[in-house]
Amino acid sequence: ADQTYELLTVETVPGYVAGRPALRALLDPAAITGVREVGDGNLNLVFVVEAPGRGLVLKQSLPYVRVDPTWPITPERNHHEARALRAHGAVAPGYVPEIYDADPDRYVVAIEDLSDHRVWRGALNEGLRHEGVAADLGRYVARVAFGTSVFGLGAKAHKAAVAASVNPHLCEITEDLVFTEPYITHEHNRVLPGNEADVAAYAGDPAVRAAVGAAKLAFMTHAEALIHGDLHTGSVLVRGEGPGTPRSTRAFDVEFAFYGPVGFDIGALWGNYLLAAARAVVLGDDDHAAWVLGLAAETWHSFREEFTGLWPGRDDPRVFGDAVRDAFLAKVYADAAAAGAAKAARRVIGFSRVTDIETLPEEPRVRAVRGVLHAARLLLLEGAATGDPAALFDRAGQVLTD
Ligand code: SR1
Ligand code: MG
Repeated sequence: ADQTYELLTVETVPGYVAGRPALRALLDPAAITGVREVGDGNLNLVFVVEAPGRGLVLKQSLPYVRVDPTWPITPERNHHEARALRAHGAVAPGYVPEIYDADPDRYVVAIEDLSDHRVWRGALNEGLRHEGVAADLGRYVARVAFGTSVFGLGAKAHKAAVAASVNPHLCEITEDLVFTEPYITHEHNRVLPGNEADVAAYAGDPAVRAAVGAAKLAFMTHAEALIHGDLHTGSVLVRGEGPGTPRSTRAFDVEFAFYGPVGFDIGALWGNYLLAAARAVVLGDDDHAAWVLGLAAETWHSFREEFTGLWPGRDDPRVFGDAVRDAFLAKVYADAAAAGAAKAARRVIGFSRVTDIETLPEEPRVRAVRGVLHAARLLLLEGAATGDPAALFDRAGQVLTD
């Protein structure tokens, strides 16, 4: 891919900070005590800049996929990240990292250093319980769902925001990797011999394919709110409550943000709860699996409660009565079930795997993948009708072990 801007290195970061007025005002470049590159995702360079008092993090978009440099990907996603961080920070303060600076020429955002947090996926993999995080995330999604929607913004501002947030390249990645490739023969797919029949049964089922197609159409056309767009458990930083330290939950990596269906964000969480539970099941940790599956209802109920609490402040109550709210919530729920299924299934069939599953030895991994596909099928085909998330994920827990 063409490389037309200078990439940061550990050595050049202090000079970069010195050249950015907004960053110089935050910390003295001469006082920087260390720079570490910590990016471990698929796409970006991430530097932690350490300094006495307050450090910061620089995230620079590469013009190609980090884990496959032959695959070009627009660095413009950095602008979407900056826009979404600001928009989400305004309506959901405390749920995303603070943004200090955005450099449109070198595709860098500077954000708050959250080194005292850890990535939630890793904690879940270790069987740790961060109580309250799932509910925090429901509130985050609700505040964004309301605040960036027609209900929160009104008609004109919503249309302007939709236009400014069109993110076609990153949406195309999701359309391909989540909603298409796992259901066709594709070079990105990787299936263990022990799972070939499971994948064929799941992806070849006409009812599954119809439901995934409908979910893809919703993803492509339902411009409800400026959703996160990639809200898996690896996009969440958590800090547990301790003496003198309050709990903190932050959604990060918002480069996939665009105007889409709110249920896609709830579904991303639900799908990743399934993956975490599947891991716990095959490792014999039934208590952790049950706790993780219970998070789906926690996220949903806090989402619904927060959204309902914001509802009296909506734009245009003349026609947006409570029946509209209830229909909207029912749609979010149905979209979440379908998106959750698609998000879980893509992680065990297609490109971009997750440590929940990939770090398992082969025999339990085969069982975990089988369970995930059974649960995904359940969510796709019966999720919308099972309007109670506790009941739905209770049944998902049963089919995880089939
Ligand atoms: C090529 S990008 C692969 C995946 O990484 C991101 O986290 C998204 O989930 C995307 O689908
Ligand atoms: Mg990401």
